[in-house]
Amino acid sequence: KPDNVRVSYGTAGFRGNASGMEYVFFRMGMLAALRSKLKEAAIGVMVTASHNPEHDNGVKLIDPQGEMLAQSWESLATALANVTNDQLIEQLKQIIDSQKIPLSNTSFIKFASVVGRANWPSSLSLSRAVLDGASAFGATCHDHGLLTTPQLHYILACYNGGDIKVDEEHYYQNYASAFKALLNVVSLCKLNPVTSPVTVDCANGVGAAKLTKLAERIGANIIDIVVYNDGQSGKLNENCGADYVKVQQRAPAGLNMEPFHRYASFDGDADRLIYYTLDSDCNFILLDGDKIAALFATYIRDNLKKASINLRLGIIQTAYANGNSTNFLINQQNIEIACTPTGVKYLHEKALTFDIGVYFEANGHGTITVNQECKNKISAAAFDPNKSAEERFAAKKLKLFLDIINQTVGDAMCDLLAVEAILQDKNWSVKEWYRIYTELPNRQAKVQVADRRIIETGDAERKVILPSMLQPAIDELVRKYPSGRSFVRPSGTEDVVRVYAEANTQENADDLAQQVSLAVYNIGGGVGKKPLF
Ligand code: NG1
Ligand code: ZN
Repeated sequence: KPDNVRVSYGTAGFRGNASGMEYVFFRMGMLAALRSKLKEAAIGVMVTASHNPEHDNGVKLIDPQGEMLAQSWESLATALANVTNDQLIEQLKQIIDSQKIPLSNTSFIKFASVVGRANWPSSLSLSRAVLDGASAFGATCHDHGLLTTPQLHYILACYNGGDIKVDEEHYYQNYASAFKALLNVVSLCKLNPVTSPVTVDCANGVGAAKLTKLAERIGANIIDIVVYNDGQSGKLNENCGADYVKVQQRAPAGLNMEPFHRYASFDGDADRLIYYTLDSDCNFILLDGDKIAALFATYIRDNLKKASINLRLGIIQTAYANGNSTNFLINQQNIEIACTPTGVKYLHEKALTFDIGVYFEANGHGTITVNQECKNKISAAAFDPNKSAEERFAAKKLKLFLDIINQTVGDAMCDLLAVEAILQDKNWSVKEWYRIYTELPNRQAKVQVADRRIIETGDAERKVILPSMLQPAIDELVRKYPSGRSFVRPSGTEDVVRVYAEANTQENADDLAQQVSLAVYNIGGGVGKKPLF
């Protein structure tokens, strides 16, 4: 471990420049083995930098049911990663004692990574480091090779649920047949099936090969998926992928778009999905996580209503959700909304408090959670002789729709199938979908400061608490712009402060982002060049 380097288990595990990170990966292998002994279940370890550039890498642990690592263990992970080599054994002993870990238990790790290409050596050595760390505690490791992050979550949850043979192929079979089952039901009553292709930018990541396999299992006569950025030539997440398209609000480099065709982007490990298209004037139209959530939630709500099933449905957003998506859902659709801090673990946790929780970050990471009792209720309604044929039909569609969802975590492939299925059922093109509401123009920016931890936020990150001068400055700027809203927060994955602004016009949103960035720079200890854009 190099001296004077501190890392922390952030919103998505440890992430950073890949060179010299072996010690972190090695220690996470050890920690995973200990957690497995404690939980008496397999633990997942995923090596991925998600949407970050290729020179970065990252590692995160997955808990037995496919959920993110328990928050109480994040601080143990941070402590373990930061001790000097001399203190390592002592720190491990402390964890074992404080958590009462039965060392004699066996341990089992399910491991995968998103990059294994020979031209990226860091990936191989980092993976080796995880496996070495796990074996140091005698763990048995099942190396699944290359998987998307959500595939590992799914396989782990199935394994710990007793389906120990579940592998990648089961994943395809499961979701391909769920999708086909729903399409079978909806296309029976459809006059005009949507058969147009969907072009998917896979960010040159692992999703390309996996999506190709999934599409094969479904069959080209049922879904027409064209894979773009399959990693043969371009670099991972470079000028492409969900994060690029969302933040830059433009298509991946080199993609020739046609009006009203459907385009989608994954990120490098395929846990984020966004759609986009061009309108008739060739304006770029983004259908981000907010719009996917709105599509899912209204579809669920409509079918619950048609099936006369009374369940509590909620949508969970973060401060990044577009103001007009929130207005649309609350005021026009009457759907309950909750707001949490950034980081899917917070959204997921909140989603579980609803019977059916639809959560999405605006960047396209999201899924749906349904508790088992409600799932049973919906399944039973599909066969209830006391219900009308129409009610049973809606319940059946809802059940089949929920089967397409990977409930453990946001899954770009499953979410893509779910969007495609709804569009088919509603006989909608992308045009009807994006018109459900119009986004307020918005802008995201980053500001470099000496220490981003001096910025403290509250109210689900919508207000700055410290430095105390900053929030009044933001409020004053926001007041100048019609429909203005802005907030800032320290990133959990990059050494920057993020700025978000929205307003009635793009020019105003850009201006507001610019002004707020300067306020952060001036009040929050900015370093380097002043943010000007
Ligand atoms: P940070 O760097 O904390 O903003 C980013 C995303 C999160 C989440 C994590 C993990 C934005 C604004 N932030 O976190 O939503 O996805 O990465 O990957 O998109
Ligand atoms: Zn990702």
